[in-house]
Amino acid sequence: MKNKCVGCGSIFQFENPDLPGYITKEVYEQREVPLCMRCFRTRHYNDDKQIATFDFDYRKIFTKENVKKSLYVLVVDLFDLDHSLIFQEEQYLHNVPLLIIANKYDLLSHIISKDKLYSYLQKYFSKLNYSYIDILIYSIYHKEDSLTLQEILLRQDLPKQIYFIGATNVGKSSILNQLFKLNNKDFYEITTSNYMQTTLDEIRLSFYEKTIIDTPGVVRGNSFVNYLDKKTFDKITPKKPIKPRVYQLNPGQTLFIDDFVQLNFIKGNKTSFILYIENNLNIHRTKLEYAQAKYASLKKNVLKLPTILEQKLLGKKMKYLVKNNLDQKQDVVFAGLGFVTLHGEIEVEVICYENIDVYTREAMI
Ligand SMILES: Nc1nc2c(ncn2[C@@H]2O[C@H](COP(=O)(O)OP(=O)(O)OP(=O)(O)O)[C@@H](O)[C@H]2O)c(=O)[nH]1
Ligand SMILES: [Mg+2]
Repeated sequence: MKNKCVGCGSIFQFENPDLPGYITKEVYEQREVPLCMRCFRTRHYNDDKQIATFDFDYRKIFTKENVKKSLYVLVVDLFDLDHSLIFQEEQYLHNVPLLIIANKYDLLSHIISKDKLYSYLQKYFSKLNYSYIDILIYSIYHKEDSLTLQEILLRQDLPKQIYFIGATNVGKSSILNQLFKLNNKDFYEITTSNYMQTTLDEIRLSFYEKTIIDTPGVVRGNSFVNYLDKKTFDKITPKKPIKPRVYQLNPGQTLFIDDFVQLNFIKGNKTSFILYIENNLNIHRTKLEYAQAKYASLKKNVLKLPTILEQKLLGKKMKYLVKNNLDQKQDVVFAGLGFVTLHGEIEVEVICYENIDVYTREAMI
């Protein structure tokens, strides 16, 4: 199939480097399995060029005809669970055979057991009314997970056409690379990257007597990924197991997660705030009065990210008051950045940007 790039699924074209599928005629003719320029650069220079036009129509995945003969594998990112659900397409997910893969478990495997997480996810997804066949807690770094996935996908009682769907960057293509590498060491890998919109069109792969189709991830608004450049996004993305960072705070104290989020402890007794964010992110602890009075100098010397340009895109800062009850344990989530777990009877003011979703949920860990 030489008309499509095996890395991203785009149809090749020789005219416009700013559109998907661009390749020079020379390279196209030289290579048996050519890669478009964007995939080539992503793989070799870690530099994925943003493509100007992108208009994959997700409705075609869910036509009546497809629904009758397909299994849908919904991949979610455990570290950004709520934001990795594909809400624009959510309406379709209620009446289709669904397997859920909760990916990137390696980031949390040392702090929450599979059993505990499974119960949490069961409760979480039952609220959404999906009729899923199972939830597979998964990591691309755990080979046994790929073996389990293979076993499920090859089940004779499940459809022969299998769509991998989900938000961008949750790891759909990475999972498929692992799955295919189990069987064929020379498998020509799909391009993956830690940024939005790596896969640009359907990629069809034969898998024993079945067909697996990788799809471009849906871009979600209101998450940090949409407003940060690649370099900053890389800094906030955990790649190693997350080390929870515990802060014992008194009321009147403030925690800055660089300049992404500010947590002001307003009311309550001394308590612990547990942060689940990228291990190297800069956290600054100070007094609330000092934070207010000296913000400009803190910004200049300590709170360097996001950059001024990124801040403009993120919008103005918003304040949210979060109340936690005595027996309650809840997470405050900052979409795309991570979460903080709150304990005890307290009130916390959370400051974040207007374009980022900030919300609470029952504590995951
Ligand atoms: N820690 C961890 N990272 C993962 C895992 N799976 C994927 N990733 C990383 O997640 C990022 C996105 O992976 P992709 O496979 O490109 O994601 P995708 O869902 O195909 O993204 P689109 O093609 O944009 O829809 C990459 O940096 C991967 O290395 C995992 O199990 N654990
Ligand atoms: Mg992909």
